[in-house]
Amino acid sequence: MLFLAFVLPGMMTMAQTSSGKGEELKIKTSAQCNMCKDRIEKAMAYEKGVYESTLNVEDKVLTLRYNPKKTTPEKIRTVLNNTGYDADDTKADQKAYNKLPDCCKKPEDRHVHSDGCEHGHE
Ligand SMILES: [Cu+2]
Repeated sequence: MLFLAFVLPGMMTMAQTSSGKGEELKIKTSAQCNMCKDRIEKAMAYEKGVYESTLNVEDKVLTLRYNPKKTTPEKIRTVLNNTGYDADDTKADQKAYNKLPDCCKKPEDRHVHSDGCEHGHE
């Protein structure tokens, strides 16, 4: 027990210091498929102060690295909202969301068996 108590915090510190530049941020989004992933990562690529972003389609979490001097988590969430996606507790802009292809909408808003999404959901 004593041994573990010393080793675990040590490992966590290493994981933090070994990551790249900027601050890491994780945002839970309402992304549905690979098209969403492309759309969101592209929106982030245009966003000033964001170094890199990766969306995990499985758990819908966007992980990114940003420069805290150039942007803020609030701004980044707003970009996501304006792209049509929920970001943590902030809701998608309704107009942007309506423009998304059917397969990128939340399951409850999708038309049954709509075509246009070749990625397969669930
Ligand atoms: Cu999609």
